[in-house]
Formats: sequence, structure tokens, C-alpha cells
Amino acid sequence: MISATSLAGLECGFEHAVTGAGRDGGLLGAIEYSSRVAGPIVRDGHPFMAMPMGDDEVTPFAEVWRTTTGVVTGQHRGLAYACDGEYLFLCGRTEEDADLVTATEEAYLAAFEVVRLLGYPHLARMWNMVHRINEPDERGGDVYGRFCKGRALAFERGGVPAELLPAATCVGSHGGGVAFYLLACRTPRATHIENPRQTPAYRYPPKYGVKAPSFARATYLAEPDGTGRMFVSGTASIIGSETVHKGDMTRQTTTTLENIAILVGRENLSRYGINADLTLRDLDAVKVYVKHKADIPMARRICADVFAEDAGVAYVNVDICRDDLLVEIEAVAS
Ligand code: 3EB
Repeated sequence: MISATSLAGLECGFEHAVTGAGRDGGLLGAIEYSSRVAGPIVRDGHPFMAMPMGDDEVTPFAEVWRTTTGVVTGQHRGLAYACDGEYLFLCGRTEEDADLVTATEEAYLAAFEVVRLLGYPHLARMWNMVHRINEPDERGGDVYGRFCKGRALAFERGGVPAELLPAATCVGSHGGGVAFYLLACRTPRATHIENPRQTPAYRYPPKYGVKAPSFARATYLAEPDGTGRMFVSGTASIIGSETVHKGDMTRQTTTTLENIAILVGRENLSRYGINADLTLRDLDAVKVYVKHKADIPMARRICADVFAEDAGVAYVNVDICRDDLLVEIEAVAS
């Protein structure tokens, strides 16, 4: 195991390969960041999916979600899922050549059907990997804009208001349509959090796309013992709704880290009635998405100074949703 962060009964680690079940319970899900497309499928008793997220020079890893209790798995309309009584993990993918708006909307609605039917209605975190994310479409927009439209339509049709949108990541991939996975909870203990330095993404002006991106900057999950965990969305060098430091990898990375520090800090959390003070040293299960492979050493140097020594940090070489963003960083803070 490279690293692990645990959420009362749930643990996320980046591993070299998927090996065995949970310590006493099960494996809720495994997502391979590699150079191939596979799944979604229930395999060896857990949902599994692989996405091409870099070439062979970038070390592949598996993001593995383990739980202390037993899991029940299943498949529904092309989705693979597992649940343990408190958490539900689900992964899915659209067809590569399908209409992106409709395919995304349908896949998301199928996912909402699963979370409702199985009784895990509280969305906590979503990840999206979109092939050709920066490519223009025939209507003057781009692939990311079409993904955002399909996703927004699904949330509208699913009756999810802006205040209940969960933390998310949306980055590019090197193939396989739109791949996505999510975590949802049975009990209502999620608080969705915004960043005072950034416009809520769901209120971005229309110049970024006909439908604004549907996500919160972070989702905080309170534990019964008064502690909690915070899912930090993919965060970039955006102030208000504008990209800042275009073309400057160093300053984009430091601005991104400042944005995260403000998001997880005491002052911001207190606005939501959360009594916690988190810093960059409390981040784990960090993913640093870097647009240009040659910038990865630079990202590593900057991040090594700010994250804890034992933090799990993975570097992934993919496009970011805006062509002018060079880096995006997500994490779990606790
Ligand atoms: C941003 O802040 C940068 O569309 O789900 C970050 C995290 C970004 C999630 C998404 C997009 C998404 O707008 C991009």
C-alpha cells in the first residue's frame, strides 16, 4: 500500500495493485488509473473500472476503497456498485461514440436510480474523466460544455437542488468516453461547502458553457464522534470564475494550494457551523492532475513542501476542463 486515509469504517488508499479484500470486511470499489480501458464490472467481489490516465511512463496505481463491514455488490444498467450499510460506491461509463449530452444525462440518471433504490440518497463525492475534454464541438462550445449540460439536466430531472450538489472532479482522460464514479451515504451527514475566493461553480456565467458545472467546492462528512472528513473537489487556479496565471505552472500551482488552504481552514468551516481547522498538512489521497507531463517534476517540488510527509499523493497526466488550466488538485482532508 502506498498510503491510506480512513473514514470511520471506510478507507481510501492508492495501491500499486488491487490485492485481497478489506481487513475484516470488504472492498467497496477499485479504480485503476493506468493506460487501459476496462469495466465497469463487478470483479473479485467488488466494482472495478480502469481508465487510461497517462502513458506508460506515468506510474499506474489503483484507488482502493475498503470498508470494515461486508459488502453487497450488483450491476444495474451498465453500472457496477457495492454498498456496506452506510456507504455506496458506484462506477459507470458512457459509450465512446454516443451523443455526449444524452449519454451523460442517462448514465447519471441511472446512477441516481441506484442510490435511491438502495437507500443511499446522500451524494458525497463524484469523479468524472472525460475523453477529448478540450476538443471543440460543432456549436462553438467544447466537449466539457456538453458533459456539463448532460450532467446538469440529470441533476434537474433527478430533483437535486444546487445546495445538495456534492464535491466533484472533472478532468480529461486518454480514452473510454465519460467514465465516472461516486460515493453516497445512507445517513444525512454531508455539508456542501463553497470557497469565498471562488464563485460557486453552479453560478458560473454562461461564457463557460450553456449549463454551469454541477458541483460544490467540498463536501464535509460529519462522524458520530464529532470528527469529520472533507472531500476537497478538484481545485484549480481560479479566482471568482476567472482562470488566473495563464501559462505559469508555478503560480497556478501555488494559487490552487492557496484556494485549498482557504477552503479547508477554520474561518471557512465556521461559516457552516463546523468546528474544525484543517490545513494543507491534513490532506491525504491527493491527486495532482498535470496537463503537460514535463510539468510533473515542478508540481512534485512545490507539493513536497506543503503536504505531510506521509500523505498519499498521485500525479496524473491529463487535460484539465479549461484549456488554460495547467494543474488541478483534489484531496481528502481530515
Ligand atoms: C473549476 O473550479 C475547475 O466540472 O465537475 C473542478 C472540479 C473543475 C470539478 C466539474 C470542474 C469540475 O471550475 C474545474
